[in-house]
Amino acid sequence: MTTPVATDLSALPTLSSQLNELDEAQLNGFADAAIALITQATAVPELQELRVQLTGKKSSLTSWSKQMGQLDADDKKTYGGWLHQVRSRISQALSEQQQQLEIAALNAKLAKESIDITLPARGGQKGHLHPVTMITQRMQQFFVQAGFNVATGPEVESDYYNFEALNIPSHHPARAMHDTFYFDAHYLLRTHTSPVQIRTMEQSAPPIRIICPGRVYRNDSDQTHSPMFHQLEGLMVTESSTFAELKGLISEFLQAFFGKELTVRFRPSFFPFTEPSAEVDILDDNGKWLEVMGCGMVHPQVLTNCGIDSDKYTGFAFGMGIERFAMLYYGIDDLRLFFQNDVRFLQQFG
Ligand code: 2NL
Repeated sequence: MTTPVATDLSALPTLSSQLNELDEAQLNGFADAAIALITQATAVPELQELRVQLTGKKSSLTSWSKQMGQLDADDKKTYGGWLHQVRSRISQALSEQQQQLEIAALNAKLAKESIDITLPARGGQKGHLHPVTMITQRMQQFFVQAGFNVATGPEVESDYYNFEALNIPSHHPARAMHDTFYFDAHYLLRTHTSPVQIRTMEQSAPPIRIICPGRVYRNDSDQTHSPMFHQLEGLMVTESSTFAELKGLISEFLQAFFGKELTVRFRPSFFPFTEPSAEVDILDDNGKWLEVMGCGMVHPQVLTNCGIDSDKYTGFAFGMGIERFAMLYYGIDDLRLFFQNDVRFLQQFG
């Protein structure tokens, strides 16, 4: 789009419209004045207008050229040479100026659009680990420095590894308590990470020191239960593992995890896979006991099931819910928040 531009041709000498009344000096003077105007043009549209005025159909130059036919042969040669000279000098000036203006316009555009690549970046939003992952790592950190190895295993398990080997036969009431998701008569989603410990005991000889973090599944859902959650279980089997050692390890773990001195209580309990068994409670700031995990000495039958001589070896085991620890650590009262993936919730753990 070009908008009409006013051009002022008053600087051009006023010459006769009759070609045969002109001489070479006048025509050269006319060309000089025209070129002076061209070199003063400051924008492409203005130059375009000058081109029309100086060389177009209604220009003096075109009008003089039209008169060439009326001249005799000698004059035709003379005037033809002069006019050609004038037209080519003007044309050259126009195209040179056009080039100059285009370069200037390009440079102005580049200068305006230039980007300072030395400016500091705006800084992207950094993500971070999920709170459940961070808590798992915090829990693992203690046991790893205490000499435990981290073991993992399948989430789809057999009835044998999830229940039978752990001293939970099919008629046992503990089965009903587990709210198990079954695929068929033999396969299920593991309800705890204990099958990882069973597999480890089957495959390796004592001493064994492992922790088993991972996803577990139970058909249960409310403010404190989710059909998928995480557990961290631990197992130690040696020739001399004792309940006293278990108590010491667990007390140390709880104080390291919560980063303060704690009152810890071991309350008698029952699990089919440990004997004796205990629930572990900690005393909170309001003088209330909070149950945080279960533990006990590995039942001799469980050791035998895994091919470990229960006369020679003793073991202890413990199990805890990771979300429970995350809720206590961060002061969260609804477990489901961990699984809704609402960034407004998750961002607070960055
Ligand atoms: C709880 C209780 C516990 C175990 C888990 C275990 C595993 C093997 C043998 C014996 Cl292979 N015991 N695990 C022992 C006691 C308690 O968990 O309340 N968990 C959330």
